[in-house]
Amino acid sequence: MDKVIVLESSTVLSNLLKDAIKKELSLEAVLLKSLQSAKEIVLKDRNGIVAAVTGLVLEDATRGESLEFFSRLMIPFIVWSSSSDWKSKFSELDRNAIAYVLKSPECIGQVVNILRKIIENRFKAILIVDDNDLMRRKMVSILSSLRIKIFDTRTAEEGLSILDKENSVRVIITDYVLGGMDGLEFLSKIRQSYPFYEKTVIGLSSLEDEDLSLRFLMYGANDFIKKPFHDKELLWRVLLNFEMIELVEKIKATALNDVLTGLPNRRAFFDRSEELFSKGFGERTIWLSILDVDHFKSINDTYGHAAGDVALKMVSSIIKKHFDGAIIAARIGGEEFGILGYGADAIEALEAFRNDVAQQKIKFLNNEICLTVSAGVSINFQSKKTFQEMLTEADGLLYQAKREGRNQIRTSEKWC
Ligand code: GH3
Ligand code: MG
Ligand code: MG
Repeated sequence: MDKVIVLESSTVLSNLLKDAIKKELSLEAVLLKSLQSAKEIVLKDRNGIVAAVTGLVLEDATRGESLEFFSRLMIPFIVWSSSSDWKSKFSELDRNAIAYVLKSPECIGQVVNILRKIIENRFKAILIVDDNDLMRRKMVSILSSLRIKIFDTRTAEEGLSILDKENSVRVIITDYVLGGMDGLEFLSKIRQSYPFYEKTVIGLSSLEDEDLSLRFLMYGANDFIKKPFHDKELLWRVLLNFEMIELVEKIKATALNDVLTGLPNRRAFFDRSEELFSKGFGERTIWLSILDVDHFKSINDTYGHAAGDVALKMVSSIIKKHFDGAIIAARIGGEEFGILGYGADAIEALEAFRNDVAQQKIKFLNNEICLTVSAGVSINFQSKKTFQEMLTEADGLLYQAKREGRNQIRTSEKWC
């Protein structure tokens, strides 16, 4: 298991931090009081240590030796300090820290958030484009302490082909002068395919060319760094760029997710369907089903709204189980679900699902609630129907199923 070293003399605070790291990040915090014990742990398990949090004054290291130790080993570390004068004495040694956080119970959340930035980096990738080998290697070395996946290349042309292949790249750092295409042209090409909130670009500009940073921004860069730069400035700008993208991804995911059931919501269903129909799906057979819980209102009326919610969650979990491989299975209304899938075996899959639901007994307080579902299915062979036609057909068939007794699946192709 990955570990975080917490090197600190106050046991109370260390323990609070340890609990927060366990709870929020599912990581083990190793609590230590001396630099010597940290050295021993690192010697045994360097790769297992993802970050460190260290006080400034320790029993065997009173002059910031722990900072020197972690920076030498490229272990990202946070200084956790209560000394009131740390703001004024910002020494070269302190600068190697990822962050400085005031040592107090109130700041534990801040430490955890910074640690989260560091550990989540393992799933991210960055692309560095610079024809200056020395500068490129320097950037790779600075950023490697973050354990980010790093792609680096000398040319924009190669950079574009990396972007084509490596979907995980979120942040791109580019110099202006490159072998072939220059940094601004490269940036324009990136922006043709990716907006600023999907892939961020940090331009490198030098002090001699005052206008370059402005031009980078005007061509669509998110940020720029003036050369020469401090190691930690590069590191923080990269972290903040990743964070911006993650926030946008989270907002997007929230907007497309149904809170009660965890299924994609109505908007996700229609967005995905429209995207699929606009791209086309060739000769493949596609089906669309609208499902609706039968007499759901009476469940609410008999057992209460909370019981209705439990029932909706249960139906949704059965949908997830049965339609895991579908293109999308979403909650499109109160007790209504939409499923879009490939293949001609829709009826079999929906029948299995219908049976499964009918056999469940939902436990709520002292009650056992049974329910059934009805569905209409439109099947589209060889792209003959539009999405709207499929939707209208599935909806009509659902209401036919309702009229004719409920707890059944109807399709235009055959009776079930
Ligand atoms: P039918 O078999 O014809 O579909 O009858 P029904 O009772 O299922 O349909 P109706 O449209 O009359 O009622 C649907 C009910 O679903 C009414 C609404 O209050 C309830 N509902 C919608 N969303 C939720 C929800 O999120 N939670 C709960 N508990 N109830 C919901
Ligand atoms: Mg209903
Ligand atoms: Mg309904």
